[in-house]
Amino acid sequence: KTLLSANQPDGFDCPGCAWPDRNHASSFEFCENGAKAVAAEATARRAGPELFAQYTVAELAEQSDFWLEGQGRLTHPLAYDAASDQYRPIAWDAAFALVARHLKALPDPNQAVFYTSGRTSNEAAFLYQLFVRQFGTNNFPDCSNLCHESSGSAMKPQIGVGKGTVQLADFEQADAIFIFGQNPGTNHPRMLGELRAGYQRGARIASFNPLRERGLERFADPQSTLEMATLGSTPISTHYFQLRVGGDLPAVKGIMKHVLEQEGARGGVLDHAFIAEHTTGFGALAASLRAEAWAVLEEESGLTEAQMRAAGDLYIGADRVIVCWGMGITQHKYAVHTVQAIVSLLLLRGNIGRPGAGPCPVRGHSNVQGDRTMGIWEKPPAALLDRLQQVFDFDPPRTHGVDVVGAIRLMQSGIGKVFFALGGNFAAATPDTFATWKALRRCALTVHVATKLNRSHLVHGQEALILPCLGRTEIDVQAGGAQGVTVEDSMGMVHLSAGINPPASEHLLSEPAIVARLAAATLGIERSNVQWLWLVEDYRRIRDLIAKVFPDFHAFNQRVAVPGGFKLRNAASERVWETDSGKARFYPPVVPRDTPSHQARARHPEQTVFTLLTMRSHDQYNTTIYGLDDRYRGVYGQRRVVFIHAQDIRALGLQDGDWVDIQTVWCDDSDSEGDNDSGQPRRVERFRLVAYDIPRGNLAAYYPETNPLVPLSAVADGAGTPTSKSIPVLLLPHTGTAATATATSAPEAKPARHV
Ligand SMILES: Nc1nc2c(c(=O)[nH]1)N[C@H]1C(S)=C(S)[C@@H](COP(=O)(O)OP(=O)(O)OC[C@H]3O[C@@H](n4cnc5c(=O)[nH]c(N)nc54)[C@H](O)[C@@H]3O)O[C@H]1N2
Ligand SMILES: Nc1nc2c(c(=O)[nH]1)N[C@H]1C(S)=C(S)[C@@H](COP(=O)(O)OP(=O)(O)OC[C@H]3O[C@@H](n4cnc5c(=O)[nH]c(N)nc54)[C@H](O)[C@@H]3O)O[C@H]1N2
Ligand SMILES: [Mo]
Repeated sequence: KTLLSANQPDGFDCPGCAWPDRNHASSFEFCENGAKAVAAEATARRAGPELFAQYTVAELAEQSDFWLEGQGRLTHPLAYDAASDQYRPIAWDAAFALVARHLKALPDPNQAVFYTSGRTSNEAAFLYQLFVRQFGTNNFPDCSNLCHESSGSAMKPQIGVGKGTVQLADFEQADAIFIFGQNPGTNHPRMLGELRAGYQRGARIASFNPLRERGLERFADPQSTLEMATLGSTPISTHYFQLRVGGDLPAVKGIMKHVLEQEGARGGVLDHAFIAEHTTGFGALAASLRAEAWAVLEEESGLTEAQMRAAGDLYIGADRVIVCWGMGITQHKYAVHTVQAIVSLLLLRGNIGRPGAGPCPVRGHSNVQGDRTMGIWEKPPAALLDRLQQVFDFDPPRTHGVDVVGAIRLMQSGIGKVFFALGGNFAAATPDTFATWKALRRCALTVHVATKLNRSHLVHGQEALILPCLGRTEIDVQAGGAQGVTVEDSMGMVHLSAGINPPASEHLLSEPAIVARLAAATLGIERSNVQWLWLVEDYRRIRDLIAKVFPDFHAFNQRVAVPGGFKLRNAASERVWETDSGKARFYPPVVPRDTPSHQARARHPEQTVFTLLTMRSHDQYNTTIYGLDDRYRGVYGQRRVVFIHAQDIRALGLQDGDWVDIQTVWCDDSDSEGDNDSGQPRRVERFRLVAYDIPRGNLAAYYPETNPLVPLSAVADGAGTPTSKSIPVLLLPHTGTAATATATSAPEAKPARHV
């Protein structure tokens, strides 16, 4: 019953991924993994006060993430009691008073950190950024920092918008779709519908991925039970380019080099009129392409010259090209440069701002794009702050705040004292797990607004709160009646979402109500002229304020009432370039030959340094583990596995199925080699080798189990996104002490054990 309301005009927006749906109005649109997300929220299990009376926090911390999630929905606000080491129920007013007391006691508002995860609605996000800015800081780390920050950072200066320019309808017209570093079969299953329709029309679909992803090779149509069960008989990708991890920039450079050579050989390949009218920097790009040697491109991409030329011919042979990408592109040191190379490739033939063509960074969380639009951003543009100042008559803080890694460092240093999270699972999603936990534990107060118990609630400050909230699927009744919230999908469509289920507990508050009551308790009438409690009586009042601040949201309430909602303006899609030069910009791509993996190999010539990528299984939603299978990759009943080429296993003198430890090779200012800031080696223990079709020298394993391996200082240049897709590591035979062996009876991967 719940599923029938997913993505319907009068139902809720699927809390799974940010892939758009057909006008939000199809008769029946959800996928297997959306179903898991919905079922997880609609569970009948409850993590009530009895659970917390039964276990100390230390005991809960011994449990796996899978077990924590399995306890069901949180029912009561809870406060940590240090004397008993337990969470105990607390009244809502007392909880808000506690947070307010801590916040007001800070000598500097910049000592508080306000995290956001991407399920948060526009209404909650808008109130949250207003509250926090009136409180006095821009410390807004969010899950974008861990995710598509690199895409936005690259595209904003390049084409003037930090978002993709294509719509769903463009997929119906594309002649070629290139997919870089994304696994839609698992992470955006509804995208397969578009890909299948494209394939059947004869569009070319080229995948660039170091892994042979079954979900990219063959269709498993989420709407077809038979195909889901059999993994389909129709191929998805007409071409599969199995490049090396981190090989995308050189690969795209090779493709562009071929395109340029073809222009020289036969002409008519480049869109000269577009380049002349709409772009700058072509000369420098062309010079850089000419100067590059194929041998370097082959060595660094892992593709042959012939493969890059074949991909180039595909590109030239298609009138309209869409390029999609995911985390395989954004979570690298040179991610920003790689995105800029991809966009440069599109610009060469005018593949932006016309039907069937354009860049399509595929977002993760269902409202991660909307939260950023609403101002959840540690680097707010001056124009936004000016509007807030005019509309609300206060002086917003002008200095930039901290992103995720900056927030961890702030808490590490002891300056960050209050950590507040609107959703998410900060302790599990972030890098350098053990150093991060130590940082969180230094806080005077940690607060989590959440639907389910998770690791972050157990890695707490001196005082701690868990504030349980309504989920997307639940009916949200305020004084003004049942409320809907709004969200923005990956393609800039804004629409309403209204729950249909009764709340999991009578004690839950909505996210907007939690933010409003906290703001009222903290700021009072002395520091805020916003009528917080009145606003949440009827969310249309919040949307009226959003319309006042953001011109693109004019007449918000009327426009969003239309089934399917409305599309936000995207200047680049109209070939209006809101960049410094007023034009789109080519960037000459520099092939990196000094990545952390290159450096680690140079420092350890006697050892095999692998490059590890971390990714999602089919049975997880980020840090939420639904089950232990990864069907398309053929892994069942376990998560502590590492995918590796069969010849690499032999070269190590090991066998398929053997157990290994994985240890990071890393060197930076603060760290001695391999150790994190706590002086511990960055090592995870007892992973099973699984022979897999992956390039030699590359490894793949699941997140979050491998997050202790990602150094805090490993971030994308110019974006700060942790480089979770390229960590230099060593494999060590597992020596199997009793403690580590019990820690891994999968997925009882208890990070607590290793501390
Ligand atoms: N069911 C489900 N859906 C989800 C999520 C979930 O956890 N579960 N998470 C949501 C979120 S927040 C996000 S951001 C998205 C994530 O969706 P994706 O971007 O698909 O995420 P990942 O699983 O991290 O892996 C991406 C792919 O990148 C490839 N890859 C790794 N390194 C490289 C590289 O160097 N080059 C190239 N070309 N490819 C590489 C991997 O082999 C893998 O196929 O999904 C969203 N949807
Ligand atoms: N090594 C490695 N690390 C990664 C990645 C990777 O590929 N590799 N991917 C990164 C990416 S792309 C992302 S987006 C981050 C994800 O980081 P987060 O967004 O912080 O993590 P999630 O696992 O999505 O958050 C799940 C929790 O959100 C809460 N929740 C669920 N629904 C709601 C709701 O409606 N309201 C509220 N308030 N809470 C709710 C539940 O308590 C649940 O436990 O992880 C990043 N970390
Ligand atoms: Mo994400």
